[in-house]
Amino acid sequence: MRIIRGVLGALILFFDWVFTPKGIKREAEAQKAIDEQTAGLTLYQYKACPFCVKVRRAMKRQTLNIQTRDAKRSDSSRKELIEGGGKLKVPCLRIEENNGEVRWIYESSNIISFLENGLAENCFAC
Ligand SMILES: N[C@@H](CCC(=O)N[C@@H](CS)C(=O)NCC(=O)O)C(=O)O
Repeated sequence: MRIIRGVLGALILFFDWVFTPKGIKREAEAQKAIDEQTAGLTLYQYKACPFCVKVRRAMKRQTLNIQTRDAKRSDSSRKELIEGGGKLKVPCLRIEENNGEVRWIYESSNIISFLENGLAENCFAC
């Protein structure tokens, strides 16, 4: 079972690498504004999880420089996810607002909707 999972994981990463999406290119000012907007976001994920790959590809398509934490390999990241988000499930997006309020979004499709619509609602530069 471990071997099958390893092979599947390697295949997922290989196809992700081959068909890696091109990110949109913005003017430096616009990218800086987006980077500031996404500074409080952290994606908790596993490297070869297909749902995490889906979210990472959406980030790449939109050139969102969001920090990631590996909840499989890093004990401290796994602990942060369980304690903060409430369960060990990836992908999960941690959102820290400017006022310090923290929200956690589970489900790849909800995270992608947030990245595609939620961010754009507040974006004056894109
Ligand atoms: N419907 C979820 C599925 C997420 C999911 O099943 N994630 C798996 C990894 S691929 C998980 O976190 N399993 C719990 C674990 O590994 O402990 C989504 O789209 O995000």
